[in-house]
This record gives sequence, C-alpha cells and structure tokens, in this order.
Amino acid sequence: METTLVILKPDGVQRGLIGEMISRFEQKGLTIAGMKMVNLSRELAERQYAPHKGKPFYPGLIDYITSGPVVVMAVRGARAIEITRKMMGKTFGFDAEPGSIRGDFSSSTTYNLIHGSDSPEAAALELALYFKPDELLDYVPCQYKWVFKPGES
Ligand code: 3AN
Repeated sequence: METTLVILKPDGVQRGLIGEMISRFEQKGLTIAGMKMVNLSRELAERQYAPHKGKPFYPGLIDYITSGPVVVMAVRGARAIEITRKMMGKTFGFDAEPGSIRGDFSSSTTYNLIHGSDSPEAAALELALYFKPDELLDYVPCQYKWVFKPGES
C-alpha cells in the first residue's frame, strides 16, 4: 500500500475542476486519506519544488503555484504513485494523452492542473510538508475489497 501527495493546482481550483479530479481518483478505487485547501506560502512552494531550483521555469513555477488556493490530497492504494502519475498524464497539457487529467483539461506548458509525487521518497517528503501524521486517516473504504483482490494490496 502506498500513499502519495497530490496537489490540485490554482488553475484547477479556479476552473471548477476540484470535484472532477477527486472523482477520478475515487472512481479508480484510490482512497483519499487526507485533504485540505490552502494558499501555499512562497517558502512552502520553494520546499515543494526544491529539486527544480535553478531551472529557467522555476521562478514562474513558484509564482503559479502560489497564485491562488490549491487542494492538497493524500491519495492511497496499491501502486498509488504509479497509478496517480499515469492518471495525471505527461507534464505539458498539449502533449498529454487524451483520457489523462492533463490530456483532457490542459493545453498549456505551465497551467497543467495537478502535481503528484514521482517516487516513494518524494511522496514521504512531500506528504510531511502538508500533513501531520494524525491528519492522514487510516480507514478502509467498504469498496476497497472489490477494487483489489486480497493479496494485491
Ligand atoms: P511533473 O509534474 O509531470 O512530474 P516535473 O516534475 O518535470 O513534471 O516538473 C514539475 C513542474 O514544473 C511541472 N508540473 C510543471 O508545472 C513545471 N515545469 C516543468 N518543466 C517546465 C517547463 N519547461 N516550462 C514550464 N514549466 C515546467
């Protein structure tokens, strides 16, 4: 079982896509283990995107992610990191596959709607930026046993 950090970025919130994005994770059978709506401080945004510091797009990325409210979610399930990354689609909306979140709703290089941790190490670091341990809720939705065969998860 994995838990990953997902951020619904300011463009997703402003465009009224919060429900759509949450629905996709629910319909896929993943569990929302924690969720909150926040304005990211520049300091927190810089910690989130520390691996990209120094890249040409970094200042614009910090401006974008701090430009309005975001929804941060802890998404849980077997292979949650891999599944979430596939559901997001490729980084740039114009390049993302139809059927993915970015492929269906973004056409931009910058406004790409969603972030998801790309490794177990990144997920652990990023979850700790937004959630205290007791804010990640340990429950098993009743549908779960029909989403994963016992032993798969
Ligand atoms: P992903 O979010 O698909 O994992 P990363 O980790 O390569 O993509 O990049 C992190 C974020 O930085 C992306 N979500 C995107 O918003 C931004 N980004 C990456 N490359 C560029 C670029 N060339 N121009 C503008 N923004 C970029």
